Amino acid sequence: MVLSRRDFIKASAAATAAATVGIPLAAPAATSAPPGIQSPERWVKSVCRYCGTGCGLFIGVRNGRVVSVKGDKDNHNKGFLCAKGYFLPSILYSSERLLHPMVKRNGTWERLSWDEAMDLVARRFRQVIEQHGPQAVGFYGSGQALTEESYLANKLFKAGIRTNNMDGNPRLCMASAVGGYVTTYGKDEPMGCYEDIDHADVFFLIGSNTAEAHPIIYQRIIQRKSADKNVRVIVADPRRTATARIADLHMDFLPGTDLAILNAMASVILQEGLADPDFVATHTTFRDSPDGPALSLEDYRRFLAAYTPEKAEAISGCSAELIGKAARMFAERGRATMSMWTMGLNQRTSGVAANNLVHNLHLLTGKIGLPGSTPLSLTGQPNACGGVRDGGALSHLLPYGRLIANEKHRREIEQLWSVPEGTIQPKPGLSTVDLFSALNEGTVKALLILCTNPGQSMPNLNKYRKGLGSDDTFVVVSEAFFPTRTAELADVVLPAALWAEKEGVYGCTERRYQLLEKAVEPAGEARPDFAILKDLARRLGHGALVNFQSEEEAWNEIRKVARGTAYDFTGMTRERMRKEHGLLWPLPSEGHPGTKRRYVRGEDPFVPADHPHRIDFYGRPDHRAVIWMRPQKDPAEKPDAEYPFYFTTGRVLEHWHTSTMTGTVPELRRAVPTALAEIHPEDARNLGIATRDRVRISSRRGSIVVEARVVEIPRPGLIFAHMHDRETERMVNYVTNDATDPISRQPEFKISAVRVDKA
Ligand SMILES: Nc1nc2c(c(=O)[nH]1)N[C@H]1C(S)=C(S)[C@@H](COP(=O)(O)OP(=O)(O)OC[C@H]3O[C@@H](n4cnc5c(=O)[nH]c(N)nc54)[C@H](O)[C@@H]3O)O[C@H]1N2
Ligand SMILES: Nc1nc2c(c(=O)[nH]1)N[C@H]1C(S)=C(S)[C@@H](COP(=O)(O)OP(=O)(O)OC[C@H]3O[C@@H](n4cnc5c(=O)[nH]c(N)nc54)[C@H](O)[C@@H]3O)O[C@H]1N2
Ligand code: SF4
Ligand SMILES: [Mo]
Repeated sequence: MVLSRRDFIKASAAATAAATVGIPLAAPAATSAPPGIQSPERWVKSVCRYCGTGCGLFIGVRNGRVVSVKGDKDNHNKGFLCAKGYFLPSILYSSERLLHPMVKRNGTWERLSWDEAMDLVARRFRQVIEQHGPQAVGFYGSGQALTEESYLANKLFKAGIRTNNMDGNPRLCMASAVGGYVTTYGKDEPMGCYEDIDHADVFFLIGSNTAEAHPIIYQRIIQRKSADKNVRVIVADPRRTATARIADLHMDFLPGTDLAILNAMASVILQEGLADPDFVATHTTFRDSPDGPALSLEDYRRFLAAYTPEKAEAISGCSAELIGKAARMFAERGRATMSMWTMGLNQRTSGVAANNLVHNLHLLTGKIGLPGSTPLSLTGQPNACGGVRDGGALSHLLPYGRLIANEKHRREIEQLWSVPEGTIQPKPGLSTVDLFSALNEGTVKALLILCTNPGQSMPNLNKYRKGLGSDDTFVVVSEAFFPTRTAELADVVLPAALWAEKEGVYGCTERRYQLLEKAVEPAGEARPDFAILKDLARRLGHGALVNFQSEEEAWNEIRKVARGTAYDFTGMTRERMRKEHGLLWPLPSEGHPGTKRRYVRGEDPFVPADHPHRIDFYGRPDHRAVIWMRPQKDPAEKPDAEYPFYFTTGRVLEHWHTSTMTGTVPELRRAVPTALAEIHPEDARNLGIATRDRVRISSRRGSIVVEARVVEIPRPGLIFAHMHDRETERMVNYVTNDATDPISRQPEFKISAVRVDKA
């Protein structure tokens, strides 16, 4: 079956409505080739470069050009792709592709040769390092870069240049989920997998607009729900999102109050005898601080006394009755419960705590590590897990679960990298907001930005665009498109090869690693980031560190670095990855099939076969997961007389982040051309605002002017606008708050206080 693009957009626009009656969200194994385009002469196995669902696909190539894609039927997505995936081919040939290295001289852009450009970049980096030391340079990377690319950057900056000032956009995205896993289980990354969806009886979707942000996962949930009429879906989101259309129970509440709700659910579970006391006694401990003593179930009950459903209702605006129902639905004996969450919990000043409280519900009820029973944090980007979290490409991490601050870990990595003891600096580097603050202050003077667009995606842009554009800083951007809201502020931009033009590994939500094969040559003079980083390393005198002849050679070193850690994927040879359709670690030997459920006897290779229990939380020294006492805390900013509304931001189905890619696809741009302010009819009436009126939304930090859309999606008192618009007037991050979670340092994009005026 071949769908025209118009048909496809119509189909995906209808998809969320169709969801309620179980019509598939995307067309199975359709290709994206519009009628008239010749069929491909070969198909190259790859993965979608957008979201953390990680859909497998085949790239159709004819005469050296990508002419279509089709979903991989043998991968987890069973041949399905969403609209963004289907339109991937056209981004490669966008007129906005950056084809040559460019330098900004006296405010105008000039073309350079690669040699001139890389010479200039290396010279300026060397100058800064010589005059101000290695801590005056930094790297800002991406959960969309390939694993080999992030690994190379990590090695170059931490062991070559010797600065830990390397962070990346996963800090804006997954840092709180990491904090949640690490504080609860001692190790990052989920224990469950997509297959659990097919076994779940209850879905608890909190702070996730799965329908638009992870459409193929959402479709699998719908399939499960239409196969069994007893399946229940709880959606907890202050907006009645597209996801909520399949909800049996939609809990809406004031933004930032769901910690009270989650605690109240735990309180109902204990009060009504719905907990699993044996599981709690065998596998958990109670804590209220990392250094304090272990506490008891009685302490926990006392803590929860402040969170009866009635008290939680008073805090959150969600009815006590609904909270009770949700708790009972979640905890019902004999049924499998699966939680999924994303930025509604992570992008919060209490992001880690909110994550802990979801894990608490699974631990209290023992609904964990069983088919269909698991907490599964949905990852945003296609390689935030594989390349950045697992690969340790953040300012406080080293590869595969190791920490900068841990001397033994530094020694291990120094040995594996064959660099002298003491090479890796013992102090964690600057995390994202601190890195960009340091650029503002001039303590970081040279920054390489790769595969991310912080000039649009950082919160509080009026603050952070300053340092990026300052004459006193040297900013280099590796980018596939031009102009972007970051590239316009840079000194040098380097044309990067995109997706099908290069090869490497992506690791998505469920610990699934997959190979993207190169299908075509890069556009213009573009080069893979792997080659760009290698060239820079050589010019900075660190060539020997990264002297890989191919991405595969780097991968083989990466497998060695992960060997013997909890991530072990020694068995994922390139050869096997070329043949197979995604592999889940741990996968410690070539014959190993991979691990669907971690910490589970008989499945996880690190749990001894004769272990006395079904579950072994081996990530923690006492083999017990932590049930955390985390109080409700207000967001950094709450509405007041001057800024009386909550403002939240997020995604729509058709676009990807800063829309450098999806914005160049005519069909997607037409479907959703600009950001709009979604306002509840009650608020619109009070403000005298109608759909299509222009409204100014202002916070203490900045303002935007967008058209209003009066609609019963946000709850009264809450305004939503999507984050994809790149026009200055409509860039939501002029408004958002850069306050961060104290543990994860992830900013609170999801909550700020605003004023709304007719413009
Ligand atoms: N189409 C599309 N898909 C994407 C992306 C994209 O750009 N476009 N990006 C990918 C990436 S990197 C990410 S991180 C994911 C993000 O995926 P999601 O997190 O699912 O998407 P968002 O729209 O950012 O936010 C989710 C929801 O959080 C809700 N929310 C706001 N405040 C609160 C609160 O206080 N509590 C709770 N419980 N919820 C709240 C919002 O109303 C919103 O519906 O999407 C990935 N998938
Ligand atoms: N208001 C608000 N802001 C947010 C969020 C929110 O919910 N609300 N969410 C935050 C989250 S979760 C995320 S993940 C971030 C995402 O924010 P960004 O990472 O800044 O957004 P992207 O548009 O994904 O940027 C990727 C860039 O890489 C370029 N590119 C694509 N492929 C390649 C390649 O192979 N190599 C190179 N060198 N470049 C390439 C693209 O053209 C694009 O400019 O946004 C954050 N910002
Ligand atoms: S669901 Fe995500 S990975 Fe799958 S096709 Fe859509 S954007 Fe790509
Ligand atoms: Mo993200």
